[in-house]
Amino acid sequence: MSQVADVSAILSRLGLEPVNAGAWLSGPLAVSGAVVACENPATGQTLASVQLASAAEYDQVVSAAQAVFGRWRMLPAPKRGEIIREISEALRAHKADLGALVTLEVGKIASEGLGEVQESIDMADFAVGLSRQLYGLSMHSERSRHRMFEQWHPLGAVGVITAFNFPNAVWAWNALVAMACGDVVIWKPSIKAALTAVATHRICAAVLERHGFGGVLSLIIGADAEVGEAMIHDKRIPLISATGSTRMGRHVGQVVAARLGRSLLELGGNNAIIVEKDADLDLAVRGILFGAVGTAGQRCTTTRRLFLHADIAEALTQRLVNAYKQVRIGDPLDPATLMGPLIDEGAVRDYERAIESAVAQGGELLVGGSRVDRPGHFVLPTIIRARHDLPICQHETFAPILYISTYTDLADAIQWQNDVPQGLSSSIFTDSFRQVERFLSAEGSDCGIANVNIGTSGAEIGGAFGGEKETGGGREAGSDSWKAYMRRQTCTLNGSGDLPLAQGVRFDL
Ligand code: UN1
Repeated sequence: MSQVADVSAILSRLGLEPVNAGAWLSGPLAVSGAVVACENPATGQTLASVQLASAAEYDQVVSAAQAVFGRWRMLPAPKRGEIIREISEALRAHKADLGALVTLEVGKIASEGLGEVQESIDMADFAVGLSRQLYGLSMHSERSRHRMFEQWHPLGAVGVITAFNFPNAVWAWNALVAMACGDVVIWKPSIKAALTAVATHRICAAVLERHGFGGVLSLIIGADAEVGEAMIHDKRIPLISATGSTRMGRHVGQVVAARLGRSLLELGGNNAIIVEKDADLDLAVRGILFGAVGTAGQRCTTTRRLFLHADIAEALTQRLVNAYKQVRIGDPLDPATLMGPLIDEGAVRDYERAIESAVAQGGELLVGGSRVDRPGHFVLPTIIRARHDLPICQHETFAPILYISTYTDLADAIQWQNDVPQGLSSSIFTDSFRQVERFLSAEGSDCGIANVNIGTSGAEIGGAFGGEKETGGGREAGSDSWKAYMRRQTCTLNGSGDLPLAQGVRFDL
């Protein structure tokens, strides 16, 4: 690649070494696991390596995290917020390099790499404000001169398991909110995005160390079977927040539930856009293109299904096919590129298999359908005309494949949209208020996210993010998602000088 010199400068400004430790408190811990090469999916070249951590370092990290939790939880929340504000500034200072690293390591285009870091900065700013807004309710007691209120306390050590596709922002959704809440955070990132994790951790841990709170954030990079299993079984971790496939989440949810821990799951999506006959088609084309092709189809919010009203179906499909042919695929660092590579060869195989199945099931390939003949894991963005009920349309394939079906009655489109196991994001393009109302009503979209004249992806952090059904039910980022990271305590205070019992019960000698 042409930017070889730039790449090493970026890595070194972020403090990355040729071989990076897979376990971190304030600094790296000694690790002895396998050394894994971190590849640039656009070139296949090695960027740097990471040496994996094992169960022993995991234990070391949890012990340190528990020790610092005792002090961190007693620091007033607004003071924790001041430290998070410095983390926000540190992320701003490193935004360009960190964004480029996201691009280099997972293949997102430059603008999306930067956008991802911006999402983390937004989260940090949100968490600063949140640190002064951890509100509890107060209630009127039924007893005279009694008062009742609830307060929220930190939970403890939170395990955060993240996927490769949002290697920075999804950690921030969890970690920065959890920190404001007074928790300590143990991060287990995807090995496919290990360098972004090390760089992010270094930047944020340095701020904590300066304030004498090293260990509030920690990082453990290791095999799922060893480190991941240790973490989800660990009774010292009251909350596991996990992002990834439904298969992974089902396992995590069951293991954590068996020990009566809490889990917060953000799993697969199978998101649809409905386009009504009165929609602004210019907007719809842009929204669909970003939703289905953005991030090479590797967002949990990616648009995977499209339901077009019969009156506009042919015209809109033609426009999309033309637009797909113009998508510039290539080096994701080049600002002109719109679509980078898939993460690895496994993802390319999943893409090829899904297309084969769709065609075997009766789908008609309209555009794309194959890998691109160049180094790296590049594929063509693909549209398949398919009946809404093809078995393949029930599945999330983490690749840029869009299935298009046609409808005449909005009620059918909404039913088809809901008729999949997942329930993350959904959207409708229409200028009709009545159709919007149908889509947003209780018999409308069953997803955690429902958008109007916006695609399914690219949510702002201010809302609660997550979905229903097999998407896992968790909510992260904004709104009142913070409540998942705290324990609620209901307090009743008696200032009456007597001891009346609730519900009028008498118990006098
Ligand atoms: C994900 O793909 O796991 O709404 C998260 C979006 C982003 C987050 C996606 N803000 O598309």
